[in-house]
Amino acid sequence: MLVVSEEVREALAARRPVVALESTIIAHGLPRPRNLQVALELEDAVRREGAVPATIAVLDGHPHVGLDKQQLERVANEEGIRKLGHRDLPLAVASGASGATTVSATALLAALAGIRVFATGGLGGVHREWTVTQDESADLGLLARTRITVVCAGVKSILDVPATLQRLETLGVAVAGYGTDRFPGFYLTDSGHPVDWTLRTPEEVAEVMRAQNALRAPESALIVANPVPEDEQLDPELHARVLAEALEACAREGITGQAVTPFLLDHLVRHTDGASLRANLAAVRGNVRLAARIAAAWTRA
Ligand code: PSU
Ligand code: MN
Repeated sequence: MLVVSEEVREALAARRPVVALESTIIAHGLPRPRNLQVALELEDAVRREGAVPATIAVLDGHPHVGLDKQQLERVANEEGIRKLGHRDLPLAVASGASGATTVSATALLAALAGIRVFATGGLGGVHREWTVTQDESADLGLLARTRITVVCAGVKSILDVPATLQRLETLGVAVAGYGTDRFPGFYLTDSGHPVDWTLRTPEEVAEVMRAQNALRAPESALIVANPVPEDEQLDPELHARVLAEALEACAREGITGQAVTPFLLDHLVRHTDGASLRANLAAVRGNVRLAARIAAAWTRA
């Protein structure tokens, strides 16, 4: 059922480091035509650290783990490419649809393929106004039952960050700051909330992954929260102002469901003169590089 690229298959068989990359950020999280360039650049960054990138997406009903350039182009540019959470996978497969995979669908397919390390920008989570909309990303529930290490810059700052941290605690998902005791804020270095555990090297992360296996605890993820460097973050004041406007516009235009996250991200890009895009890219780049080093430490373990 899974189409695993030859490069990824060989790397996994030889226990060489592999990093899974999601495709929703490419198709729905970044503006065209920059998105294709970014997809290629992220794969390149993984390779430069000595690991093999495995970008994941569904094409014509086939879940692909590892895309060639043409397939990446389809994800970036094809009209009508869907956004697929893990619940959408069987529907997309059975109907022959094509779609980009979110964190939840990517983590599921990566784990199925035997990939342990995954890099993204910011996780989905509990939205503000949750008590009214019940909008909580399926990312959290899936990470509560998937054995994968996700390197991210925290959760998207458009969310209710403390509520999301609480939900991760309730769900039993391990969270550690990388080189920090502050939970990162996606576009921002610091979300304003602390994190209980700090890991400082890829080897320390790999040690935790080994302990997860040894404990035979319920299958759950490890979230490695890696902050965007302070000199590359979005100006916190600009962030607060434009985010408030974005949330207002979202409510005013009646945006709901899967459309909420892309709407808010796009609003931020357009109203910060691209500064939010630069911060987002800086965060993802850092995460991809760290994920490759963790994957290398894991294969040495
Ligand atoms: N990180 C980014 N940009 C994105 C996303 C993550 O920097 O667009 C995507 C991820 O695929 C994540 C999804 O799983 O947004 C969450 O969407 P939702 O809130 O609808 O679950
Ligand atoms: Mn949602």
